[in-house]
Amino acid sequence: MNESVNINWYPGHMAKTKKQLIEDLKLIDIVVEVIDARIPEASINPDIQEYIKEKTKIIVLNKADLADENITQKWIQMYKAQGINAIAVEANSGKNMQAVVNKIKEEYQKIKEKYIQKGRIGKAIRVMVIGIPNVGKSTFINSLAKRSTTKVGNKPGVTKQKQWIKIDNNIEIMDTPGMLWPRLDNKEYAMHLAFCGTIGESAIDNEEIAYYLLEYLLNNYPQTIEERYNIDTKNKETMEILEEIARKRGAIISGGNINMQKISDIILNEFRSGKLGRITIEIPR
Ligand SMILES: Nc1nc2c(ncn2[C@@H]2O[C@H](COP(=O)(O)OP(=O)(O)O)[C@@H](O)[C@H]2O)c(=O)[nH]1
Ligand SMILES: [Mg+2]
Repeated sequence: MNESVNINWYPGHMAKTKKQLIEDLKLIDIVVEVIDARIPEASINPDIQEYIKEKTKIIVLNKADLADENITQKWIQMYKAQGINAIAVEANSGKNMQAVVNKIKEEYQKIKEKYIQKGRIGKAIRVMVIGIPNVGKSTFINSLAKRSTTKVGNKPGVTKQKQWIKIDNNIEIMDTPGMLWPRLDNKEYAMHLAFCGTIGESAIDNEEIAYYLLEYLLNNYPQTIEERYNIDTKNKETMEILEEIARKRGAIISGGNINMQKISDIILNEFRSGKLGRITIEIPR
């Protein structure tokens, strides 16, 4: 990855968000971390483990519809080998959401045993959804709310009035997700986040993101590019191919030059919307 890539992303409110999150976590028994199935490494937040401590954690690989199915299965097997619960879902269509509910119920049974031994009986188990921006936390919570036996209920008595969605007897989910900060310490991860639209626009220049995405795709999914844009990619430089795609798509400015902004947006949109097919950027090592 080019060292000159400039990453500039840290919302000012993040410190306050973090403080609130750590406070909220005190109320929670089970944490569901939503990550992007296309970039499981870049979209997970390693810092938060320190606050989750021994709480039960379930990893949800969302946007599975956009990721390569076989690689998603490899990720799940890898987590399983590490003793970590992981489930692939499509929060926007609701696909496999029931598996998450079942897993929460299963974990609830284990926690309940522990609570009974400690004499804490009849108290609800509370679940919180966390994740970096844009992974689909809100979509995920909305999908769970649709399955909810009782709709959102109001519960005073905690620091602020929190809304809880009841998904089963004694299982409640906080209706607002905890926002995590993406890891930008690693330039490769930052670029992967940018490919998927999690950081970008203001953080890294679109033209730069599209160039590196195309390069990644040419190395890993050359056939996809050849078929989608009807071009031959063999023995050509990335920039040459980018120009060819631009001409095919009419991204040209007066004088016959390439409209870099336009072709960059086209490539990014086609990747992000799944028009290029199911593509995973990160593969388990
Ligand atoms: N393709 C696809 N898109 C999804 C899925 N879940 C969420 N999205 C989209 O991802 C974007 C971000 O979702 P949102 O719930 O707002 O993310 P949040 O920032 O984590 O709360 C939205 O455009 C959603 O429609 C999914 O399973 N598949
Ligand atoms: Mg949201």
